[in-house]
Amino acid sequence: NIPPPSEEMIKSFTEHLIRSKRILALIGAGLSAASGIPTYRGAGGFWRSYSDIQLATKTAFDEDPSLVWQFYNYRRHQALTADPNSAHHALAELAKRKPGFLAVNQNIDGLCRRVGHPPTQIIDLHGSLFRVKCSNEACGYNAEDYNDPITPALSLTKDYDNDVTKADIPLAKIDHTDLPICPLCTDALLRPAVVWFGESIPADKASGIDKWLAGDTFNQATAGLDSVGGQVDLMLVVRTSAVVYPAAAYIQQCRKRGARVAFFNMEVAAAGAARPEPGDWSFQGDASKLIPQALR
Ligand code: BJW
Repeated sequence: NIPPPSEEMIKSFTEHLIRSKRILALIGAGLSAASGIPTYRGAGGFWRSYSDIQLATKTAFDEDPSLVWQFYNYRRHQALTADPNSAHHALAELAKRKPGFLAVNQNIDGLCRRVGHPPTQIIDLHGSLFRVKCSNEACGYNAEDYNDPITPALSLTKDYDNDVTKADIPLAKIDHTDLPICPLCTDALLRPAVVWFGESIPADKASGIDKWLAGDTFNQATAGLDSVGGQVDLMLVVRTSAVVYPAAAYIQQCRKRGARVAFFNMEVAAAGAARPEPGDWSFQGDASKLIPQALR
């Protein structure tokens, strides 16, 4: 049982929030936990017997694309059937109130965009479950795709959620030709347009964030015209363990540029980038209640 944050802490945070013009929010998987989407490193972070991290690599895809597509097809289905929660709404509302707010979203589930977060004020750092690209980089195909299932061979059974998640129910072995094939080169497989381990964040996104941090008013990554330049006043670390780089490094970068930092996590990290420093705020507890309360 986590005690609620004190009135005094909420008051000092709110005063700073009201004064803040430029705010960077680093968003992680815990934001969507209240919408029923499992986090990566918490309970439910395993799909069948695999950790997400074992499947979120190019090597896993090259070795067993049938397995990896079944994993992503399931997660697309899960995200499409989930409802955004009150914390997604509160962040979108804050973005609308503060033209100098930018969300660096590590989540690929699309829930932030579904609540109307202004598209020029969010960067989906790790890509999207609802974009696909050709696995042959030279081809260059990259497009939105919301089909559920993504291809008939991955069709959903009556008890799909059970069949596809229970490790003792064997998975189908789907032939290459029945997996999503690139419509442009008509040869290579499509893959999810997400950033797997060992892959680089797309250069336009990384440099867009760097420029925003440096005080630029034009955001290259979102093509947004941010009317508010200058230093970063506030960094919100929202439901991320901040162990994955380069995302985690934005916390220290904002700190160095004079921003005050507020953590909204389930537990207080003992080490690493998510460890609060003196002068930070650390709000612990259920994001779907705390975030709307703090960002009012
Ligand atoms: C709740 C809750 C509840 C829980 N209610 N809250 C520097 C140092 C060390 C390593 C590296 C480094 N630089 C690069 C690396 C390597 C690597 C890396 O960071 N590894 C670390 C694990 C050590 N990084 C990369 O490979 C990156 N690429 C790169 O750097 O390229 C350059 C390069 C190229 C070639 C060679 C070397 C370098 C790419 C990283 C891409 C990450 N991709 C993933 C998968 C996306 C696709 C998919 O989903 O399938 O992105 S990994 C996964 O982790 C996903 C997430 O976005 C990301 C972050 O996870 P997040 O959001 O923090 O989730 P959790 O679960 O960890 O935390 C949830 C939080 O919620 C917790 O705080 C809980 O308290 C809270 N919570 N339950 C409310 N019920």
